[in-house]
Amino acid sequence: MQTILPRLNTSLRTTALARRNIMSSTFTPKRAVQSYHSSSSGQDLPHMNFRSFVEALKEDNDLVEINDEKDPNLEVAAIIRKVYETDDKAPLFNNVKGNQDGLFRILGAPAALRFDKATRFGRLARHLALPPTAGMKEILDKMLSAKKSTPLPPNLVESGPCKENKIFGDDIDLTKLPTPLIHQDDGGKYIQTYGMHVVQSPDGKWTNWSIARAMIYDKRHLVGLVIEPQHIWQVKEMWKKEGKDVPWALCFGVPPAAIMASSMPLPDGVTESEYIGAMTGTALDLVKCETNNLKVPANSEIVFEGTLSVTETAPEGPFGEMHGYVFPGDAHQCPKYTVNAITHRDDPIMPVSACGRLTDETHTMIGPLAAAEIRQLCQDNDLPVVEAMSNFESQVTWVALKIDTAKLRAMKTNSKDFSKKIGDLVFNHKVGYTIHRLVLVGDDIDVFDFKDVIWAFTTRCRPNDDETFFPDVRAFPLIPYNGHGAHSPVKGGKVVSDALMPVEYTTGANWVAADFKNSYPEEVKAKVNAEWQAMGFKA
Ligand code: 4VP
Repeated sequence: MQTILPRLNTSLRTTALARRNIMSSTFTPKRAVQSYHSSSSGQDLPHMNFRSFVEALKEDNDLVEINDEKDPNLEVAAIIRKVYETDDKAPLFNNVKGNQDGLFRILGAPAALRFDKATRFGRLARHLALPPTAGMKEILDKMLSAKKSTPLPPNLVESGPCKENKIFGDDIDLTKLPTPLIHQDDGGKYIQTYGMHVVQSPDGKWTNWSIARAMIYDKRHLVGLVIEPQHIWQVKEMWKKEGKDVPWALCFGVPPAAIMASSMPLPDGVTESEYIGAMTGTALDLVKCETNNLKVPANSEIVFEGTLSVTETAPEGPFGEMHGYVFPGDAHQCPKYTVNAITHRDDPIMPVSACGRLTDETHTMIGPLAAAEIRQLCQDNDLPVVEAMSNFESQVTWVALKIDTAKLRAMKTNSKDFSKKIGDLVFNHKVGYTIHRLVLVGDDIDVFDFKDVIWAFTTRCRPNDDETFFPDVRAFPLIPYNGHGAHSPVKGGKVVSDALMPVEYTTGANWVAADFKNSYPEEVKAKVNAEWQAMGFKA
């Protein structure tokens, strides 16, 4: 893979002079002069450094730099949204209206799809040092690759780029930041859509990194979703027992490999920084926060430091969410965060996910990464699952599981027992939280190709008769049929749809697909292919 060496690329920065003219400065960042000592090489590669990642997108011709002023009041998000809906290049807004002395530029659509089929997942691949032609299978294999490795702990370094500017206490006014209003019916300005929360268990043994949405509440507070069974909720409950607020940091523009791991439902107790170290082969450089003992990626673009309250709540939402809806006026009490310090790089870049209908980060990351963990869970429990994918077309509410049917036959099981076994395992585990349908498919189906999955589902799974329902498991309230349907928002509504034919449990597949690949002799296909263009068809 081409490596991007650390360097200042002036075209990625608007001139400081041009930008300062449009700023009404209320912050006075204290600039700290310091030298950085990266503990190990590799910290500036695109997957380890957000700024290098932006450079890599530019070199891939996958970035549109917008230097004209754009309004964070809906205009920025409208551009990002249109990018998602057309699979266009990632927009880098260098001149965000209301920019506060460098805070902040915006990168939209940081992990969306590319238009070009050959590099469809290139933006995700660049998060992981994979070639831009990597497919979803390679991406998920990479994310699972550290499962059996020894965790590689991060390095604590003295300082880093995130300490270039520091703002403390009453100098902070979050309401002055150019935070995008993402959808016109959102209940607030969502500053946190692609940042990484950092919290630690009270005994210090588990440091959890995760993504959970949060909006600006007032000058010094955010309010955000912290819901069961998410790890940030679990850690909050631990601190609540101690009667103390949770020391907290929120890092924006973190190493891309870190944001991928933060989106993955890794097992309880796994410290993401160590998993990422093992997965990338490079220990992450972390620096200590100014106002608490948490450690954050040294090259983060922006870091908020403070606490997550275990007692105080405020109305949160609504927000246009991953399933493609916003329900106007639908706010709920959620925990407040207090911001005691902000540190940031010079000319920092805030990543923004303007989520909703296909295809954005809530689809490219949340669904497939849950599917990867579901695959792992099944394999750890000796179930013959070879691949798993949450197809975007299901709005990532389904996971298709490819079953090794030779192994299935050796199990001497049947559809009902097998479906029950898989559903009980997955739907009673945190990794299955967001998924409401598992579709079991056989050897001839490519789970990464929705045309295959929907073909099997519609032709091999008889509605109700080949389905096993799970009325007592935890539901995902964000799906509209749960949170806004006629049923319990938190319980039931999950199904295993068995698209394996009965013969696949006994003697093996007895059909031939009526398609080009399977219904014609090799010599006939070769002749048709060889003459295809000459006959006047496209290549
Ligand atoms: C993965 C769960 C999830 C929870 C909240 C939210 O806003 C999006 C996803």
